[in-house]
Amino acid sequence: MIDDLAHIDPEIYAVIERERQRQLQKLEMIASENFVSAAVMEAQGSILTHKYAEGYPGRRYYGGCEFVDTAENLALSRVKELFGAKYANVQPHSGTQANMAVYFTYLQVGDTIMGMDLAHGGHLSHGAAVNFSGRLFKPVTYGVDRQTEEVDFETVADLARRHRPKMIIAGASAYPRALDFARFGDIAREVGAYLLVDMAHIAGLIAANLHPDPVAVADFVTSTTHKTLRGPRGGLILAQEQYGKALDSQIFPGMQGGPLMHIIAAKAVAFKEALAPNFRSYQEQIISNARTLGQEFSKRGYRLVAGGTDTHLILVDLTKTGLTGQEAEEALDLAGITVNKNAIPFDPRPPKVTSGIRVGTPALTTRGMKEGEMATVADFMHQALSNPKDSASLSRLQGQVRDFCAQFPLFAEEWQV
Ligand code: DSN
Repeated sequence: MIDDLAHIDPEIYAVIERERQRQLQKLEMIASENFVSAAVMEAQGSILTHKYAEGYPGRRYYGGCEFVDTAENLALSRVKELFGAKYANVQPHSGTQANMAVYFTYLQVGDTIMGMDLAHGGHLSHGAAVNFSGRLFKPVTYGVDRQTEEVDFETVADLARRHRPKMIIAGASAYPRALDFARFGDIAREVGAYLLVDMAHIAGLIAANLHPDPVAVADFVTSTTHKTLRGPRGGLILAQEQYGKALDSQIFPGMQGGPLMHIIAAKAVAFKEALAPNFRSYQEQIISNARTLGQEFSKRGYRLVAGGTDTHLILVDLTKTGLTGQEAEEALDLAGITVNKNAIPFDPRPPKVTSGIRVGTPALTTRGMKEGEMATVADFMHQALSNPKDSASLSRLQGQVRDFCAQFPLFAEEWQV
């Protein structure tokens, strides 16, 4: 099939091939990225992309849905089993659309919502001023404590009592510590707010019981499917049963038209993989790799935000090195290491510059790297960050990184079902 593409559209073919080489030859350390299995890839690149299926299984607005109904039902039953949820919707095209569906179902424009400050690790769709969530609703933000750099629940409770939000949002994009969802649930119940947990980053850890579980304590749980969960790019909603009917109507016809049946089938495959016993060892390895990487960074004199990690990511404070996050991202990229610059809590630098980098282990763990490799990776990163302007040494390093990566295939056998 890819040969057809080479003939019909050589420019796009070249893009895919060059991107394939980039993914193969560089260390992929963006905390929100991962490599899917060949089976997930096959489902999402399948002929199911042809099918319109507006509606839900057994009640569609199109004929010919008997087979895609089975795919969606499999995705639903598997994701409910995986997370112990009573209700699920696998049609949201993204995590942000999953959040939007919850807001539009249970909030009115102008209602107060309370989420983690984007500058402290929160997500755009949790009330950031530049996002629809901050424009349509009245956002109140909580952050982390200046000393511990962890969520301070006294402050969260105080803010909730003062502002009486209609919905509290727990979840983050750049927070290395475990989130105590039960505490969020207590606060939400005390002030009469709904609790929405956005577990996008940590869904895989939760599925493997390696992070506190949000499903029993939250009204709604949203997620993407492509981060630690290692599925196709997309979103999902879980909720207590009584919310299901209204959420279904909000996703379709309220916000979306035809669901992406090829993606829903690929989600079903990913959920099957996540239900297999070796998914837990994969998630354990992600965490162990992140811890090891953090320790290796500390040994080399870097400061870790919140002192370390319980999850799949570390946030490295570069202040002492004199480098900005932007300069570090650029130097690392020239050395064949892909990360993103990231604000650290109370960062004096603007978001396009920042004082930190966010470093994640899900993708490298999928390639089969373990603790020993994390020491090598930290060494590569330290070399790049120590010589950020020396293009000859960064280019030499890129060659070493490429040779190192060649030992680790993108489609590893060991985690296939
Ligand atoms: N943009 C994603 C991340 O990188 O964390 C979250 O949506």
